Amino acid sequence: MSDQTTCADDPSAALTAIAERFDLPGPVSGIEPLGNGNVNDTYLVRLGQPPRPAVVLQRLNTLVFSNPEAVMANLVAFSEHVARRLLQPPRELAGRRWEVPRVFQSRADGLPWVWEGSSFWRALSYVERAQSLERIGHSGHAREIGFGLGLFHQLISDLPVESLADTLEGFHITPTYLSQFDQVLGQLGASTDPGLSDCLAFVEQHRGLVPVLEQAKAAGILRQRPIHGDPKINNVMLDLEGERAVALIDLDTVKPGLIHYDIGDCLRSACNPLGEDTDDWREVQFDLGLCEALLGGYGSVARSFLTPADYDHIVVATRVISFELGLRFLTDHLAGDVYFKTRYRGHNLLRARVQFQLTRSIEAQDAAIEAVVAAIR
Ligand code: GN1
Ligand code: MG
Repeated sequence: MSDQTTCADDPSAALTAIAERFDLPGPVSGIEPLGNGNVNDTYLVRLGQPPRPAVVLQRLNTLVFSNPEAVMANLVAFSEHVARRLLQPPRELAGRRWEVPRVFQSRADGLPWVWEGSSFWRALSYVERAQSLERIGHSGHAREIGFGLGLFHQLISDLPVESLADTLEGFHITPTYLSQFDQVLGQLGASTDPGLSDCLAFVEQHRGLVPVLEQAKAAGILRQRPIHGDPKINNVMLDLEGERAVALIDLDTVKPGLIHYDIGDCLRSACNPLGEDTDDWREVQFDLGLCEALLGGYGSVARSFLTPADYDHIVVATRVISFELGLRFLTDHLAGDVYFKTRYRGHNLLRARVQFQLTRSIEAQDAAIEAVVAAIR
C-alpha cells in the first residue's frame, strides 16, 4: 500500500525502490529515462558517488510479453552460452572489445526479475563507453553494425534452438500480421479514412510477398535458429569513436526464428539514412553503398554458418521485413495505436509510410542488392 502511495507521489522514488530490490553493486544515486523503445519502459540507474558502472532497469510490457519469466529464461540461457563461448573468443574478436549485458538478481529470492503488482521488472548491466545511433552516419558505421550482428549470430550459432522458448508467438511471422491487418480492416469496414488508400493499395500489391520466408521454413529450405529479433540500428552499440561495434542490446526477443528476420531488420533499419522516424517519408531511400558495407561486415563473420539457401533469401528477407514493419505500424494505426508507443495520432501511419517507401526503394534496386549479396558469398 505504502509503495503505491510513493509511486503516485514521486515516480523517481518508486523507481529507486524497485531498483534497490535488485542485488546491484552500489547504492542508487540517480535514475533517468533511457532510449526510445516502442514497447518497454527503460531507465538508466546510476550507482554510488562517484558514479560506478550503471544499470539498465526495464519494465517489460506484459501486454506484449505475456510470459516475461520465459523471456528472462531465454536471456539467461543466451548469456550463459555466450559467456562460455567468450572463454575462447573467435579469431574475429582478436584485439576487440565485445560485451554481453549481465542480468542482476533480486535480493529477496535470487530470481532475475522483480514483480511489483502487475509490473515485471528486470535489471541489466549498462554497456559503458558506448553509443547507439538513431540514424547511420557513414559506411564505416554500417560495416560495424553488420559485423556486430554477424558476431552475435556466430556466438549463438551453436546454442540449440530447442533450449529457447517461443516467448512471442507470431513475432515476424508475416502471414499472421497480414491476418491481423485483414481482421482490423474488416471491423472498420467502410469507415476507413480515404487518406489511407495509398497504404491499403500497397498492402494489396504485396500479398504475394507475405508468405515467402515462412514457406521456405516450412519446406525445410530455411531452418529455425536462435535470433536477436530486433537488431535495428540503435540496438547495436558502437564505441565512442563510432569505429567498433561492442555489443547488441535489447535482448527481449532472443528466441527461435529465422536469422533472415534479423538480417532483413538490420538492413532495413541501418540502410535508411533518414531513419525510421523521419517526417520526410517521400524522401526515404535504401542506400546501396551502406548495404554493401553492412553485408561486408556481416559476411566477414557469418561465412562459417550461412548456407547457400541462406544467401539466396537475404534480399527477399529485406523486402519482407520492411514491408512487415510497415504493415504492423499500419495495423496499429487502424486499431487505434494499441501496440507501439506513439507521440501523436497519425504517428504509426507516418511510420508505415516510411517503411512502405523503403520497401519500394528496395524493390527498385533488387538486382543491384542481389549483386552485393553475390559478392559476399
Ligand atoms: C519495437 O520496442 P522496440 O523499439 O525495441 C518492436 C520491433 C520493431 C521496432 C520498430 C517486441 O521494438 O519488432 O521492429 O519496435 N518490438 C516488439 O522500431 O514488437
Ligand atoms: Mg526491441
